[in-house]
Amino acid sequence: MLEKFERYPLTFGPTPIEPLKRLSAHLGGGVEIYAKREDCNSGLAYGGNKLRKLEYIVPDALKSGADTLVSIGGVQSNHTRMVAAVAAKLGLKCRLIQEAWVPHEDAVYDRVGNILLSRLMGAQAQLVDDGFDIGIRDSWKRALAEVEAEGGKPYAIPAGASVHKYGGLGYVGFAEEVRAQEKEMGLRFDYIVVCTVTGSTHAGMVVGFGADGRARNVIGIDASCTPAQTRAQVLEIARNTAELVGAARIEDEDVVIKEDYAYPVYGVPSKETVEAIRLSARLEGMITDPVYEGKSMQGMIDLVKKGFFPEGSKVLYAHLGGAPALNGYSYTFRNG
Ligand code: 5PA
Repeated sequence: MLEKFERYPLTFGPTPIEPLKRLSAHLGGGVEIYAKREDCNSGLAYGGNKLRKLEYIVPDALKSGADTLVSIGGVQSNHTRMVAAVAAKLGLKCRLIQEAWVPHEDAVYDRVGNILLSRLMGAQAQLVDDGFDIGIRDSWKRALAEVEAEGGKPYAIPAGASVHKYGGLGYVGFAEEVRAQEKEMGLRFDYIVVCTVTGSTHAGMVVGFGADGRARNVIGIDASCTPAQTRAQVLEIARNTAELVGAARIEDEDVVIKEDYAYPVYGVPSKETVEAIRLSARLEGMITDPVYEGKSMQGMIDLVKKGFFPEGSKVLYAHLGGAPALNGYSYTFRNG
């Protein structure tokens, strides 16, 4: 589906799929859980889901003749870390707007983890007071105008690289990659579990798995705590991406989102999220974070316990990265 699009490689290649045997057994053994390790996809600053998206955006950025990548996220945004890494790799400048998306009080929150790495890679990170919103933001537009006013040529990358024309393509590619791996492994996944916030990861999967009738088997776990906005954005990106790649029209029902796990609010883990993070760490040595993957892990565990996946199902957990943010939550995990 992606042959006609230019791709600038930023990842190692197909990401591994591994069985989570101890977690599956712990949950009763009725469901076989596997993880696709997008968190181990690159040597660029610990990798993660944004790189698949950026692989299809970078050719456009290079063609534009830009000298500065400009993007936006929360203080502990994984996405802005990835943009900083890509800018460094390409020899471009990087300007990041880090909004106050998370009501989290921690003495070192803006000094460690993702933002530390972004600064280390030479990005200019500007902290602003605006709260959580996955839409287009004035602070980001201002940063673009500032780069221009200083004589630079900005290239605009929206939050999560999502509402960019090519933002959905990377995860169409993910679905194609999974199909090829299924052939090699001699199995077929019945469900794919994915954390969803700005929407293009989930949207790309809906289009990609839609090609073999599995759009509705992609189970989005909302971590935004503003699920109506996330749902609308996933649907819009999926529709635009389907048109772009020439796939069939996406219906409202193709976007499946579970809204029950993002509480109490974006970026703040519940007691149950923290338990899910501990469980996957202790059973599998697999590290998830309090903002995104811990919530989708919690959601998957709860859905298994509730019998949502029929007995014998094979479930693929998309591990999208994000572990560096854990450093901003060290007090929560002070005793493990
Ligand atoms: C993020 C996003 P989407 O934004 O494509 O829906 O992906 C959700 C997601 N897992 C899932 C991890 C580890 C993520 O980082 N992160 C954002 C960021 O600024 O880092 C875009 C919100």
